Amino acid sequence: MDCEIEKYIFDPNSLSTDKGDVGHGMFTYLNNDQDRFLLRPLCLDDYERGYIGLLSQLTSTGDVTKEMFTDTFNVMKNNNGGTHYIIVVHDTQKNRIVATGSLIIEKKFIHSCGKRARVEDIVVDSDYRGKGFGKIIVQRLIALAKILKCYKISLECLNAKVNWYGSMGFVQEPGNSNFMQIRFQQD
Ligand code: 16G
Repeated sequence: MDCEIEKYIFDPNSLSTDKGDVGHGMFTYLNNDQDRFLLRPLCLDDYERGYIGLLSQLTSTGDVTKEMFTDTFNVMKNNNGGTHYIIVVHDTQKNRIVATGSLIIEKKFIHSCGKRARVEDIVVDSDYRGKGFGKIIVQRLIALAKILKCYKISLECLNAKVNWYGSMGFVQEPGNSNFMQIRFQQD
Protein backbone atom coordinates (compact mmCIF):
# COMPACT_ATOMS: atom_id res chain seq x y z
CA MET A 1 0.00 0.00 0.00
CA ASP A 2 1.38 3.41 -0.82
CA CYS A 3 -1.06 5.59 1.17
CA GLU A 4 -2.25 5.29 4.75
CA ILE A 5 -5.46 3.25 4.73
CA GLU A 6 -7.68 6.19 5.76
CA LYS A 7 -6.55 8.16 2.71
CA TYR A 8 -8.19 5.75 0.24
CA ILE A 9 -11.57 6.63 -1.21
CA PHE A 10 -12.94 3.29 -0.07
CA ASP A 11 -11.67 0.66 2.30
CA PRO A 12 -10.75 -2.43 0.28
CA ASN A 13 -11.13 -4.52 3.42
CA SER A 14 -14.82 -3.66 3.42
CA LEU A 15 -15.10 -5.82 0.30
CA SER A 16 -14.02 -9.05 1.99
CA THR A 17 -16.42 -11.89 1.35
CA ASP A 18 -16.94 -15.03 3.37
CA LYS A 19 -14.42 -16.65 1.03
CA GLY A 20 -11.80 -14.19 2.29
CA ASP A 21 -11.72 -12.41 -1.04
CA VAL A 22 -10.19 -9.16 0.27
CA GLY A 23 -10.96 -6.26 -2.01
CA HIS A 24 -11.22 -8.59 -5.02
CA GLY A 25 -7.79 -7.73 -6.34
CA MET A 26 -8.05 -4.05 -5.53
CA PHE A 27 -4.32 -3.99 -4.77
CA THR A 28 -2.47 -5.81 -7.51
CA TYR A 29 0.58 -5.23 -9.62
CA LEU A 30 -0.29 -5.55 -13.30
CA ASN A 31 1.83 -7.97 -15.31
CA ASN A 32 3.31 -5.57 -17.85
CA ASP A 33 6.34 -4.62 -15.78
CA GLN A 34 7.35 -6.32 -12.54
CA ASP A 35 6.14 -4.35 -9.50
CA ARG A 36 5.71 -1.12 -11.45
CA PHE A 37 2.00 -0.63 -12.21
CA LEU A 38 -0.14 -0.90 -9.10
CA LEU A 39 -3.92 -1.12 -9.42
CA ARG A 40 -5.52 0.29 -6.29
CA PRO A 41 -8.25 2.64 -4.96
CA LEU A 42 -7.83 6.38 -5.51
CA CYS A 43 -6.09 8.08 -2.60
CA LEU A 44 -5.89 11.70 -1.44
CA ASP A 45 -2.20 11.98 -2.41
CA ASP A 46 -3.07 11.17 -6.04
CA TYR A 47 -3.81 14.86 -6.59
CA GLU A 48 -0.02 15.40 -6.56
CA ARG A 49 0.38 12.39 -8.87
CA GLY A 50 -1.50 14.08 -11.72
CA TYR A 51 -4.96 12.57 -11.26
CA ILE A 52 -6.80 15.69 -12.47
CA GLY A 53 -4.47 16.08 -15.46
CA LEU A 54 -5.29 12.48 -16.38
CA LEU A 55 -9.03 13.22 -16.25
CA SER A 56 -8.44 16.22 -18.51
CA GLN A 57 -7.58 13.71 -21.24
CA LEU A 58 -11.23 12.61 -21.07
CA THR A 59 -13.08 15.93 -20.78
CA SER A 60 -12.94 19.40 -19.30
CA THR A 61 -11.93 19.41 -15.62
CA GLY A 62 -11.71 23.15 -14.93
CA ASP A 63 -9.10 24.33 -12.44
CA VAL A 64 -9.35 21.93 -9.53
CA THR A 65 -7.32 23.08 -6.51
CA LYS A 66 -6.10 20.67 -3.85
CA GLU A 67 -8.76 22.06 -1.52
CA MET A 68 -11.54 21.43 -4.07
CA PHE A 69 -10.17 17.94 -4.67
CA THR A 70 -10.04 17.16 -0.95
CA ASP A 71 -13.54 18.47 -0.27
CA THR A 72 -15.03 16.48 -3.16
CA PHE A 73 -13.05 13.37 -2.23
CA ASN A 74 -14.43 13.57 1.32
CA VAL A 75 -18.02 14.02 0.12
CA MET A 76 -17.64 10.94 -2.10
CA LYS A 77 -15.96 8.94 0.65
CA ASN A 78 -18.42 9.81 3.39
CA ASN A 79 -21.57 9.10 1.39
CA ASN A 80 -23.72 6.70 3.37
CA GLY A 81 -23.36 3.12 2.21
CA GLY A 82 -20.46 3.44 -0.27
CA THR A 83 -21.25 5.06 -3.60
CA HIS A 84 -17.92 5.96 -5.22
CA TYR A 85 -15.49 3.18 -6.02
CA ILE A 86 -12.69 4.91 -7.93
CA ILE A 87 -9.66 2.87 -8.91
CA VAL A 88 -6.38 3.93 -10.49
CA VAL A 89 -3.22 2.50 -12.01
CA HIS A 90 -0.20 4.02 -10.26
CA ASP A 91 3.09 4.01 -12.17
CA THR A 92 5.22 3.63 -9.06
CA GLN A 93 8.42 4.19 -11.02
CA LYS A 94 7.37 7.63 -12.26
CA ASN A 95 4.98 8.25 -9.33
CA ARG A 96 2.14 9.16 -11.72
CA ILE A 97 -1.49 8.05 -11.98
CA VAL A 98 -1.76 6.71 -15.52
CA ALA A 99 -5.26 5.21 -15.73
CA THR A 100 -8.50 5.39 -13.83
CA GLY A 101 -12.13 4.31 -13.76
CA SER A 102 -15.08 4.80 -11.40
CA LEU A 103 -17.94 2.62 -10.31
CA ILE A 104 -20.86 4.68 -9.04
CA ILE A 105 -23.54 2.91 -7.05
CA GLU A 106 -27.09 4.20 -7.18
CA LYS A 107 -29.52 2.99 -4.52
CA LYS A 108 -33.04 2.22 -5.81
CA PHE A 109 -36.54 1.41 -4.58
CA ILE A 110 -37.09 -0.79 -7.63
CA HIS A 111 -35.64 -4.31 -7.87
CA SER A 112 -36.35 -4.99 -4.19
CA CYS A 113 -34.56 -1.83 -3.11
CA GLY A 114 -31.64 -2.90 -5.28
CA LYS A 115 -28.56 -1.13 -6.54
CA ARG A 116 -27.61 -0.05 -10.04
CA ALA A 117 -23.94 0.40 -10.96
CA ARG A 118 -22.56 2.88 -13.48
CA VAL A 119 -19.11 2.84 -15.08
CA GLU A 120 -17.76 6.39 -15.27
CA ASP A 121 -14.67 8.35 -16.20
CA ILE A 122 -12.57 5.64 -17.80
CA VAL A 123 -9.32 7.15 -19.03
CA VAL A 124 -5.83 5.88 -19.80
CA ASP A 125 -2.95 8.34 -20.21
CA SER A 126 -2.02 8.68 -23.88
CA ASP A 127 1.55 7.50 -23.16
CA TYR A 128 0.27 4.28 -21.60
CA ARG A 129 -2.33 3.10 -24.09
CA GLY A 130 -2.11 -0.35 -25.66
CA LYS A 131 -1.08 -2.04 -22.41
CA GLY A 132 -4.57 -3.33 -21.57
CA PHE A 133 -5.02 -1.05 -18.55
CA GLY A 134 -8.45 0.19 -19.65
CA LYS A 135 -9.81 -3.32 -20.02
CA ILE A 136 -8.37 -4.42 -16.70
CA ILE A 137 -10.02 -1.46 -14.97
CA VAL A 138 -13.43 -2.02 -16.56
CA GLN A 139 -13.30 -5.75 -15.80
CA ARG A 140 -12.43 -5.03 -12.15
CA LEU A 141 -15.36 -2.62 -11.94
CA ILE A 142 -17.71 -5.25 -13.37
CA ALA A 143 -16.43 -7.77 -10.80
CA LEU A 144 -16.89 -5.21 -8.06
CA ALA A 145 -20.49 -4.48 -9.11
CA LYS A 146 -21.19 -8.22 -8.82
CA ILE A 147 -19.66 -8.37 -5.35
CA LEU A 148 -21.80 -5.41 -4.33
CA LYS A 149 -24.84 -7.32 -5.65
CA CYS A 150 -25.96 -4.67 -8.15
CA TYR A 151 -28.76 -5.77 -10.45
CA LYS A 152 -27.13 -4.18 -13.49
CA ILE A 153 -24.16 -2.15 -14.66
CA SER A 154 -24.31 0.43 -17.43
CA LEU A 155 -22.33 3.18 -19.11
CA GLU A 156 -22.49 5.85 -21.77
CA CYS A 157 -19.71 6.26 -24.29
CA LEU A 158 -18.68 7.58 -27.69
CA ASN A 159 -19.86 5.59 -30.72
CA ALA A 160 -16.23 4.72 -31.37
CA LYS A 161 -16.02 2.87 -28.05
CA VAL A 162 -19.14 0.72 -28.43
CA ASN A 163 -17.27 -2.31 -29.77
CA TRP A 164 -14.60 -2.01 -27.11
CA TYR A 165 -17.16 -2.07 -24.29
CA GLY A 166 -19.05 -4.76 -26.20
CA SER A 167 -15.97 -6.97 -25.98
CA MET A 168 -16.40 -6.89 -22.19
CA GLY A 169 -20.05 -7.92 -22.26
CA PHE A 170 -21.93 -4.63 -22.51
CA VAL A 171 -24.85 -4.79 -24.94
CA GLN A 172 -27.16 -2.24 -26.49
CA GLU A 173 -30.57 -3.66 -25.59
CA PRO A 174 -32.91 -3.59 -28.61
CA GLY A 175 -35.40 -0.75 -28.16
CA ASN A 176 -33.69 0.43 -24.98
CA SER A 177 -30.34 1.98 -25.88
CA ASN A 178 -31.01 5.68 -25.93
CA PHE A 179 -28.93 8.00 -23.88
CA MET A 180 -30.37 11.51 -23.63
CA GLN A 181 -29.16 14.64 -21.92
CA ILE A 182 -29.55 18.36 -21.48
CA ARG A 183 -26.34 20.33 -21.11
CA PHE A 184 -26.72 23.27 -18.71
CA GLN A 185 -24.84 26.48 -19.20
CA GLN A 186 -22.12 26.83 -16.55
CA ASP A 187 -21.76 30.21 -14.79
C1 16G B 1 -17.80 9.53 -21.17
C2 16G B 1 -17.54 8.76 -19.90
C3 16G B 1 -18.29 9.39 -18.75
C4 16G B 1 -17.77 10.81 -18.61
C5 16G B 1 -18.06 11.58 -19.88
C6 16G B 1 -17.49 12.96 -19.82
C7 16G B 1 -17.10 6.39 -19.62
C8 16G B 1 -17.62 5.00 -19.76
N1 16G B 1 -17.93 7.37 -20.04
O1 16G B 1 -19.15 9.42 -21.52
O2 16G B 1 -18.06 8.68 -17.57
O3 16G B 1 -18.31 11.43 -17.46
O4 16G B 1 -17.44 10.89 -20.97
O5 16G B 1 -17.92 13.70 -20.88
O6 16G B 1 -16.00 6.60 -19.16
P1 16G B 1 -18.73 15.06 -20.66
O7 16G B 1 -17.76 16.01 -20.06
O8 16G B 1 -19.13 15.43 -22.03
O9 16G B 1 -19.86 14.74 -19.74
